Amino acid sequence: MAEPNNSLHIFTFLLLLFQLAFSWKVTPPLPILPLPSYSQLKWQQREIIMFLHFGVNTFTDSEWGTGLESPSIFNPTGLNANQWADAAAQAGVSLMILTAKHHDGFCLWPSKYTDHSVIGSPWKNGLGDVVQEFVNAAKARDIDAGLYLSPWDRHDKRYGHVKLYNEYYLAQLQELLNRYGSVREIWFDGAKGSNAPNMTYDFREWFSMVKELQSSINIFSDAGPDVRWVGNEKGYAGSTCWSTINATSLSIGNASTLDYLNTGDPKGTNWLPAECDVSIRTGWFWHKSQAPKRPSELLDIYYKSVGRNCVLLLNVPPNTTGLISESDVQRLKQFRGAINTIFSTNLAENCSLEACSQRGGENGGFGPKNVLDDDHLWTYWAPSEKQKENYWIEFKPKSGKIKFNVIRIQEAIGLGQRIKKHEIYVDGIKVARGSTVGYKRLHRLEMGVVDGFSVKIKIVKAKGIPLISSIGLHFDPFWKPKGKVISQRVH
Ligand code: FUL
Repeated sequence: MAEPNNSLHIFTFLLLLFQLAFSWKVTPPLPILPLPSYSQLKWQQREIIMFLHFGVNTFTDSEWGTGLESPSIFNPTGLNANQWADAAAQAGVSLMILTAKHHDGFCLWPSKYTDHSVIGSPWKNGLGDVVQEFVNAAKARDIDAGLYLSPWDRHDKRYGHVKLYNEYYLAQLQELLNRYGSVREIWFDGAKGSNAPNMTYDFREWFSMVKELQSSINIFSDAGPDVRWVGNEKGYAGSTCWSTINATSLSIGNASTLDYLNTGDPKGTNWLPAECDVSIRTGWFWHKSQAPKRPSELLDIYYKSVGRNCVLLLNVPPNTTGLISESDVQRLKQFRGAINTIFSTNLAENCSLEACSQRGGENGGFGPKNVLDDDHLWTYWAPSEKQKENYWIEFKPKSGKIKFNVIRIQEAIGLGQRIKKHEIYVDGIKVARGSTVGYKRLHRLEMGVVDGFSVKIKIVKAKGIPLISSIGLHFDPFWKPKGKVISQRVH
């Protein structure tokens, strides 16, 4: 009888014969679980989502309303949701999320279940509906709509009465998710004041109802089930950030898991990617005294959110007129302009490519060239399965030296997040290193601009063979590292 090793060789040989005889095409490798859902994949590709905090707080210059505000103070005489959607479109945003109800309980739509809403406002003589105007404007520009409905409600007397309030909340969910067409993300905020009445939310019923009414929606909360909080409101993910995590270790409103949320878990059995929420200004609501963040701050946030395998949820609050302030519109434009300047040119395109190995050999369809096409999910470089370690891919400029200060690496996450450790070398000298990659990992080089004849990316550790869907070498003209020392490299 043949040794097991020999039988394996015979099997591989027969497989090759079959492949030749029947001209079988080389298939994609098996996935590594957990995998994203269809809606999670779509969400990840958005990269930037716009948040709009708007309500009575806009008119009282506060962040958390008391719930005692009169609806009569809500009067955005120049409200124009088309202007919001234009700002979003110019910023390259494909989803906008509006606070339909914040903690103060005031509803931006005429809810049947309360009079604490736009019905009681002078705006459009109580006949207005901000949610409707918001979804109409978004739709007209092919932008998707999302809604925030605060669980904590400081106005409604049912809050604290478990059955009554859960019924009220569910009733409002049904209104919002039945009336306004497709909603792509719903935000369940875990925030609650320390002196608020005790209240148990029936999250299981809420989430089931949401999925029943909107099948392609993503539910955000501290603990998912589709999108998790990143654990802070600065817009920063951990420099290691896995989309995988153990959802059973999470709960909504639990401050003890902030670090876990920030980094995720390589051993996690749930696909639950993180969203990085931050405001363009200091506060979430508009305040006359505040100004938008500088372009360099926004770029820093971009590198630490999108560049760390997350989606950035950037809040841009409408003002008392009902418009996004001109300063914020301009800032968004600058931000998008900067991103385009940096990433629209991929210097790696002028390089020849080589890799340690490739699945199915030369004609298998999994060669290194796949990292330079426009598909950042389903075409990828895959090393041969025979290779168990020392994976690498190398770029050499066709002439002269290549000069860059940003490296972009993207995994084919449709088949699971795999990379655990990677390193980047220029002419044999290490210039950057990192842990996991995920949908997108950006390294903005601490040492500033580097140049050389070869750039090698080594995958030092991975769960199975790494699958790389895209790589970019870019030049960021805005990056001025502090204490820049060009010759210094990472050891
Ligand atoms: C927090 C809230 O308390 C803030 O007001 C804001 O809505 C932010 C996005 O979430 O938890």
